Amino acid sequence: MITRGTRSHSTGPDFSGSRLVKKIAIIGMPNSGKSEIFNKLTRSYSPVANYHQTTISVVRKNATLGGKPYKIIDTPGISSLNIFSEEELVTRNVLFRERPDTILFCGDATRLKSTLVLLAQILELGIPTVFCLNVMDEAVRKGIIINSKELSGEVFSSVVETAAVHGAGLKDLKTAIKNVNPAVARVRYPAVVEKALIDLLELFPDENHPSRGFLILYLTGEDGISRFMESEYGEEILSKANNILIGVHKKTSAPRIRQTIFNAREDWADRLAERVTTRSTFSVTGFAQRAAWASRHPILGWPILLLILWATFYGVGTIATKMAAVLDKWVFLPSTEAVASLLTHSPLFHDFMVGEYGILTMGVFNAIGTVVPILIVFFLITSFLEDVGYLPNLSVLLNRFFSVFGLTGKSVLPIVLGFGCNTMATLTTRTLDTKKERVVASFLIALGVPCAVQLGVLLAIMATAPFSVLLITVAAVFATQIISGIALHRIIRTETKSDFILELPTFRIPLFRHIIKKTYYRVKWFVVEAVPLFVLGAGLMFALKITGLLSMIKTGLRPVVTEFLSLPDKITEVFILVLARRELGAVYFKDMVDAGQVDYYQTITGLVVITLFIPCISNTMVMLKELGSRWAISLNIAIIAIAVIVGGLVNFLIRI
Ligand SMILES: Nc1nc2c(ncn2[C@@H]2O[C@H](COP(=O)(O)OP(=O)(O)OP(=O)(O)O)[C@@H](O)[C@H]2O)c(=O)[nH]1
Ligand SMILES: [Mg+2]
Repeated sequence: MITRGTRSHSTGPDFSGSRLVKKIAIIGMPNSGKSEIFNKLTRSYSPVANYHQTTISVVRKNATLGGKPYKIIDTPGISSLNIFSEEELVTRNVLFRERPDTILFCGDATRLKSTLVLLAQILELGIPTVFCLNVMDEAVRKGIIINSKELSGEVFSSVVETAAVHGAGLKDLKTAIKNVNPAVARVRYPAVVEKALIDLLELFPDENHPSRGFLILYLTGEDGISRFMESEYGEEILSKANNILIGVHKKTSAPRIRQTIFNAREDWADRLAERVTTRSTFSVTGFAQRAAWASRHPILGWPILLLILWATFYGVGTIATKMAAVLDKWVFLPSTEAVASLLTHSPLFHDFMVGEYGILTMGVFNAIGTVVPILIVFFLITSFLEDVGYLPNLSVLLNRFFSVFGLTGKSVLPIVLGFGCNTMATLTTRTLDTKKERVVASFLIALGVPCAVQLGVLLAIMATAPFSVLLITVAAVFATQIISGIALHRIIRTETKSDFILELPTFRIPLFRHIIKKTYYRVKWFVVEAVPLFVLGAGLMFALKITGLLSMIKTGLRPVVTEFLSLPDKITEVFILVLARRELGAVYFKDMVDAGQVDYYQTITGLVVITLFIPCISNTMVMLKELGSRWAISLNIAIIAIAVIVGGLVNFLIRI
């Protein structure tokens, strides 16, 4: 029997029928391959990685599928429409406020049961849905065989098997999108819930009633739903609905209703998954599972981590340095000489182009010649680790260690991501449950976690210096990070440690093509975004120099820079550049080291101060947005103070 409550083909007022360009929202659990599918369908690039919450805001793009124009929306992963975090709210808002014409539901064949639990809820929205069963390749490797025909019959919507990374099944997916069927809710709830749904539905006009899914969220007392109902249908309907709700709660408490609904979905998914799945006993993932286990093991995990760090250090120090030297010799030196010889008659213009702060020498050549080779090696390694699925396992390894800061392993992921880009990582702290965790994690990212480009350059400096430089710098930064982290943990008293829940992906053998592509995009982003900044940085220094401001700043900072830190005057220029962008300063410091302008002690002090020093402008902006001005400003002031004090202390200690 299909009651009105289950025949929910409407999500509310239908604005979509008249849309010329249909909207498709890609919805699914975290890490199920939504962005991968989005990229394939739109031929664009939304970041993809083997960990949860890669996508934290909505990405849209127009695409033509089967000759028809569509607007496709990539959304953050959700486990349910009952939301627990901001990214999940972002996705729910897409569903409720934008009312897509079609949902492209992206399931993970290796996690069929949880996929079905979410699907049950999505089908209740009544939006035509295509069920894309992704990660089929891995399911097959694990010996999981799914009868998708039977599954399709059970969920009344076409199931398309895909392995998005390999581009498999995409053609069928496009056909299914074109011929999509209306969605039909599949789960029946206990009588008290069904009766309440019918009563609620009576309140709304036939042609404009909310979906079954929406009413269920209302019944469970989900945050924000009443407000939405009021704005959409008016105060009167809401108050009648509230009366029904009060009546229901008299018989059954709200938590109980939630539990019943949850159980019904779980049962349905469990039975269905069981019915359509057969497992072959043969599995080739044993090794992958053991490797993942070892990488998070409290003892075995550490040597593995050290090995990875060493490989990165070695790769950046040798391969990248060699690439840079070749580029320098064959491209940049000859170009500099050629340009210089053209400008011999105009000393000012000569200096502007190829002088000490020339926009070519310090700007373009530095960015491309020094940084790009480092980034290529660095991103190849980090992209490999991301796709293998190492990072979530690393979070588990570091979990216990992080509890000294009042953080859970969940915060490790944003902090580890900080080694990619501080700004992005600070954005992902949004996934943490408490404000305190967000503040502490953002602080640690800004203080002691150098971003990819900066880290690459710093590693390259250390790789050519005596080994003790690496040891002392790392020890100093590490100790500062721990002491300041603990201090902040003590200062913010609130004790609201959240549970550590992180789904662990098993290791995957990444596709070589994929890693190359990721590295390519990241390097490309750097070139597009950072090269102009390098040029601006050079222009700024040039302007400061010819106006005499540079020497004034240097004189002003002399007590700190030369006396307290025992660094040469010139390093003030590095600090100014660090403010604009962290790696800019790091590269300039590398030039100073290469040119022999700093000695052994100054190299260490310089490295420590640059690593700890204030976040770049874009990271500061994100901190302002995510934490509010009070926290952002106090943390930045604390970071400057810590960088200078620790630098001075290190300078004092190493000279004893
Ligand atoms: N083996 C296999 N891996 C896949 C497939 N689709 C995606 N992946 C990989 O799975 C990981 C997650 O893919 P994403 O596209 O980032 O997943 P997502 O659903 O967008 O994840 P969030 O944005 O975090 O919710 C990446 O490493 C992908 O390369 C697939 O069909 N097979
Ligand atoms: Mg994504």
